[in-house]
Amino acid sequence: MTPADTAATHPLHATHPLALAPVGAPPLTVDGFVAQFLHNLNYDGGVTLSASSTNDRYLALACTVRDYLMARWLEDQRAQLQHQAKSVCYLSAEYLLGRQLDNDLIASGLAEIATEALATCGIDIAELRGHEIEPGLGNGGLGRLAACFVDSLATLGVPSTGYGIRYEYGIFRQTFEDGQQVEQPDAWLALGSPWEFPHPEQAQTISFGGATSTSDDAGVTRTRWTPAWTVHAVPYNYMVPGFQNGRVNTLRLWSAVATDAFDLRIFNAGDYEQAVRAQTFAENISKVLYPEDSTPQGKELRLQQQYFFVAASIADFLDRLPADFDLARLPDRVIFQLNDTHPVIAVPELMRVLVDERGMDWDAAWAIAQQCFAYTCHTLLPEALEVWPVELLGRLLPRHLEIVYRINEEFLAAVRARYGDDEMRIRDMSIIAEFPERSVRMAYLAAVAGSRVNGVAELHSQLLRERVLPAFAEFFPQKFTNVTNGVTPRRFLRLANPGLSALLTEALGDGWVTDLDRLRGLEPFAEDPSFRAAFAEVKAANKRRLNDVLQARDGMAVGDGHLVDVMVKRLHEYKRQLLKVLHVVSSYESVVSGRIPVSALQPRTVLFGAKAAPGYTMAKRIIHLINAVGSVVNTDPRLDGRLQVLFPPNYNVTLAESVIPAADLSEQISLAGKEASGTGNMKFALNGALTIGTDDGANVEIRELVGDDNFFLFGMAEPEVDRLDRAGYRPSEVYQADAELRRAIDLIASGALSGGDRSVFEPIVSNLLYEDRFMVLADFSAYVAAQARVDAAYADQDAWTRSAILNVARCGFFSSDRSIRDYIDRIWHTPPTL
Ligand code: 26W
Repeated sequence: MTPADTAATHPLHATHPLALAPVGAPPLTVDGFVAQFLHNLNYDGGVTLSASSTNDRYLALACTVRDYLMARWLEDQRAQLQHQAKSVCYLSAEYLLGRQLDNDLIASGLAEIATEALATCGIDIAELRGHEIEPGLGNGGLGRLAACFVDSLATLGVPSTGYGIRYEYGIFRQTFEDGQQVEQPDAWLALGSPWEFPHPEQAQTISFGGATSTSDDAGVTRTRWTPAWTVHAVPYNYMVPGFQNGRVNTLRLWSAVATDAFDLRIFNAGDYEQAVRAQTFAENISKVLYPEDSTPQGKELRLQQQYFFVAASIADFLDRLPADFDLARLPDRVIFQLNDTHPVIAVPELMRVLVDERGMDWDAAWAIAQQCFAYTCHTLLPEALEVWPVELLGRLLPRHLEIVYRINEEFLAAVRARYGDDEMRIRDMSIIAEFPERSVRMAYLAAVAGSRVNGVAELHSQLLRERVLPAFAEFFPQKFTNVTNGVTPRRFLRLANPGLSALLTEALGDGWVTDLDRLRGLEPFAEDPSFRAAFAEVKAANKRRLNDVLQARDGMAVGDGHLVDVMVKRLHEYKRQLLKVLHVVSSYESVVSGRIPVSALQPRTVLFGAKAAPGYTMAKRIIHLINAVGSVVNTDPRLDGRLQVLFPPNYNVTLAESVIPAADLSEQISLAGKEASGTGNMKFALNGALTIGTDDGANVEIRELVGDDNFFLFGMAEPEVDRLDRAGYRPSEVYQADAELRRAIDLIASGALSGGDRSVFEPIVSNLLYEDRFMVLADFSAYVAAQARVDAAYADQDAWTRSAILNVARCGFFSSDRSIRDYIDRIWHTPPTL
């Protein structure tokens, strides 16, 4: 008996006063909080305060915060159902959420009350804060951006749902053994997950394999898909609270559960393993996140994951429409934002549902589908664009392959109509690639089906039009647009940097948290010596706090009075961690060779944070090299402690929250034309670090806003890179011509960093000398020169602080709220309800 079909008088009916009655939130008082906390501890946790463990107390606290947010959440869900406003469905295979407790305490405005309430129970909230295991359901930039976006969607009050996968194991835990990365499984759910609400009753059944058959139904060919196997997708709802606006959106993550528990017949026949095989096979789908963030492995399980969450999400959204909803009006009700190519299988899935299940004719369905999707590309690396072999797609999703073929056929007919029989162009634009293996090019499918295609920074969107999808930009010029990335100021300023937040609120009022453009008001304060002093003290305090964290976590510490030089991001050759390593080795070599006195060195701590995809051998070698450099430099008395390299393992959102506020220098040194945007660059600038960087991704927009005087630019711009590439780049000639570079490389090649064993880092050295795809050597001398400018600038602390303040003041543009507003204006056309 559902609310819909019971009489309006029945309490279960959606309009019955009881159903409408807002759920009362616990009293917003310290006593009220204590009562709720103890209630949860005793009745949910089943323990008394005195007998409780840290985990019991943490779970009870989490439940209590949930209770305060519940009324808003239920009200929001009811309103979204009732209002029938156009909503955004953000489809992402990754969400790098970070810890929830602090974020929800700040969003609900409960932080002070909770701290005091727990103190009255003799509990230090910091202890419980540190107990939370962050949900690492993402690899890096793309996953974190999705998390920032759902935060901004809730804070702007946009009717929206984030859809994704509830991986049982997130991104691996990184440890180092002898300086080498070792991956450990991330059992993030082991101690319970208080922030999720499972709804098995809303499970969707997802089909795989099998075959299709057609039948003639009153002159209309109908296609039936008979799958070989199915799995249940069970939704787990997560709260996404807006910042102190009474709004709570939903993040719905799907978990795979076998349709039939296990085969009792086979079990009783004694083949226990076989009996549960189907079950484990099915539940493998949401078992673990693929740890790659650039080169797809093309694994079948990955495609299963993508179809699994996409099909469940589309079915879930259509289920929430009124039974009599006219699907022709679907574009007025929803926009599915495709977070890179990973969810693009959604296109043939919606076509399958509209045509095969809802009986719509192809053309009508296609007209609808084209208005319901938009695609964001997050990369410039050709190898990162996913292609699925038709063999695999046809086997796993036979109906979807048929639909892709038909979409392609009609698209190529349109191409022919415009350009005539230009076979080269047809072959180049076909969604189906013939070589090296017949495959579906998912980015092409997204460009054909999507109403919009956007890059994530101005330069990226330009290169997308000119280099990655030029034929499509010419064919669909109106589709291509840009939305420069952003980061949420709630987590990456208000939560991560309470010292700076207090200073900003004192100077500007607290409106900046939801209106980051107000940071502009900080400009005049850069000229105020007392404000500069306060600002510098905040940075110093953040360095002390980082040291406490690093000491407890890894037995490390930033050098006292050191320039804190930070490079934290995934390990990838295009991001050029190797350039940073060569700079360190060059500084080290110049001192131990006696070329410069150690006193000439600006005391500096270089802090790395980086995970490498387990299968990415060169990346893992570079990690080994960084640790090897660290162990030599950090222990060489000739450096007098003026240069050190720290590489805390397992860089994640939680560590970022301590590292970023403490940084002086932000390393954004990718080869121009390779980093789509970057978002770490934005977080550092907003936390008062100066950037040393190339004109790549969003660095360009950061430099334009903060001004050349407040940014250490170096290296080739993208057109120069392109020219050098075309002209033929010979790195060994650069090596020959640059003595400083040669000495640094020779030191690495000598084995001095690897116990005399030259073979350890030989592959890195020979790659640099004879390939160097990302032109590390070509940009080395400009980089070293820029670092010398950094040293000189840092010597004048007051000028440095002034420049840091101007970076903060001029980076309000990089709020993810602004990004979401751009998506609304340029792509979604959904009205913010707030
Ligand atoms: C299939 C393997 C795979 C997995 C993830 C390929 C590519 C990806 C992501 C697109 C990689 C990624 O995280 N890209 C980053 O996205 C950020 C958010 O837009 C950008 O800021 C970064 O520049 C971009 O590298």
